[in-house]
Amino acid sequence: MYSASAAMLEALQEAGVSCIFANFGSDHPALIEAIAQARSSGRPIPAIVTCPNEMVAMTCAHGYAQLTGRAQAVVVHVDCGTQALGGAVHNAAKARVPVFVFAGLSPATQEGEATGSRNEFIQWIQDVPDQRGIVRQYMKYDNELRSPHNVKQIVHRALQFAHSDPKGPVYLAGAREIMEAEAKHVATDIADWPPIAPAPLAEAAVASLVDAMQKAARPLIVTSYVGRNPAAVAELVRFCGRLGVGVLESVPSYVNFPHNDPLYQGNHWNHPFQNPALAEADFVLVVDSDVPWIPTVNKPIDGAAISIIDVDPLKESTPLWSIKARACYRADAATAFVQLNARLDSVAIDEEAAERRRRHYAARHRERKTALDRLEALGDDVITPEYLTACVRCQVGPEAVVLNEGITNYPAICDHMAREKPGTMFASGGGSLGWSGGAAIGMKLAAPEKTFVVMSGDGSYMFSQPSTVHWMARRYRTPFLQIIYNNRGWKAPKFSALAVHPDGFASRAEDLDLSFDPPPDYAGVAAAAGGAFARAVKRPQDVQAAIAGGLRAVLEEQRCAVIDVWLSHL
Ligand SMILES: Cc1ncc(C[n+]2csc(CCOP(=O)(O)OP(=O)(O)O)c2C)c(N)n1
Ligand SMILES: [Mg+2]
Repeated sequence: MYSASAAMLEALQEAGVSCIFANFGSDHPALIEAIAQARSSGRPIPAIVTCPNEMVAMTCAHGYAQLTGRAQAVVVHVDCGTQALGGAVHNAAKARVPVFVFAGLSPATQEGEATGSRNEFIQWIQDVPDQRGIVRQYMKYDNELRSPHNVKQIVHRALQFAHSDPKGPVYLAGAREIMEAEAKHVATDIADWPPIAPAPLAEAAVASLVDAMQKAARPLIVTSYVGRNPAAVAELVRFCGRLGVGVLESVPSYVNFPHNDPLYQGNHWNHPFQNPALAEADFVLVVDSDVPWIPTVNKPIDGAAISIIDVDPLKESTPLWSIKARACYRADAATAFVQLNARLDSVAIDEEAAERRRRHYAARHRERKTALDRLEALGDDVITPEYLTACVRCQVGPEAVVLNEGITNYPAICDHMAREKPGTMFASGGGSLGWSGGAAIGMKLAAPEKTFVVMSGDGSYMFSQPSTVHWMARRYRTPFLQIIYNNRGWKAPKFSALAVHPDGFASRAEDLDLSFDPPPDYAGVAAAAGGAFARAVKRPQDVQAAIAGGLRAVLEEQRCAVIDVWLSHL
């Protein structure tokens, strides 16, 4: 028997999907049968990774794709499992991360007309008018499998969308009878569904950008995720070095520029003040950024010329968006910087001006570094996020891959992990908390040889479903080190409230309902769920030993380590 479900497995295998992150239900008998059949006959299929929570499943696929660029599959249960994907769908969509999602549909027949017809009470309850509508606004493509005979073609078409810029999640649904039905064998070649080739800049744009950079006294590039393609970083570094262009990261979700490069001018997030590099710039090129600055607090000076290069320069799924760019280019950043570098080979570079700019930015870079170093000092009685982060950096080294979900400590983690190599720091790229645990599992499955360090807020740790995450980490041998920046609650909403109402009732209130005191035993949760090495640390002098112990557990015992570090309260 070769069912539509067997065809789907075959298509995923042909497309190079390594993992199916699965949360099964009554819609999946055909798939469960096809998996068992493939195993018993030795036919290769992707690895099935059992995910007790759908948000974690989606997040595993998100992490896997962030590290490798390749979509993985997520299988969920009808409308309920689709709903339970929750904010992870938003994250994949907003971060433009390719993920393939399949959900079953309640059986379409109820009198036994076909194999798979309704036989459980829940199938009436789970029959909803528009299951795909639950996630449609986040999907690059959604469709229903209506015939068993073209399942492979539709899977390949969905993956073609997922992998084409702007990338993102795709969603297929199929009723139980269709997924059970006998399918025709179809020979497909994945090469017939290539992703759209990376878009170059028009030649006139290349010339005009180089010209503008050369004429500017303070040209600045602002980026958030150019580093999702490490090849783009190498080209960007070369280009900036040759002309003396500074680089500012805004809300970075990847390593976009080496933090030790003298042209690196730091990063900004929700900082409530004007960024000095942005304040000086007379030419600003925004490359791959959804939020290059926040205009109510921080923006380029009037008269600064602004241009944008992006695969989605209109931000087509964001209703309100404008950065007053006078030149707007739809292009792939890596391709664009190859072109811009080639242009520099054929025009005269004003070396004196370039050197002047390099010296200026290098001086600013040194000042920044000195200030950051000072913040890393060991405090007397409280553990500061800067000290904690510096301790982690020194122990894990430059190759370790950091997953940053530090929220109000995003900047401290970014600054003090000070990554130099592309692909060694990630954030979710979206706005729904709880990404870091599942993402670490997905990344570790993709690159078992690498060391992963999750650095998250205490609230984000709870959002990540730690019982699922740590059960999975043991079951699938994906150990990672996890550092919890425990400020006993949600600091970010306090920041938000006080930013709008600095002198209101909230500013004087004792309790803003944001505190977790007394907090759970976070590390103990991971120990109970997955045998993790568990430590809570409350004194600065104990930080180093706890990290060392955790790292040993990860590297030598192949188990997760959760270090719950108490910072000052909110
Ligand atoms: C799924 C989800 N729910 C709620 C929020 C709103 N939110 C943003 S930051 C934050 C607090 C996060 O707490 P924690 O991880 O401890 O970081 P802290 O603010 O304390 O630095 C909350 C609740 C969100 N972004 N996503
Ligand atoms: Mg917190």
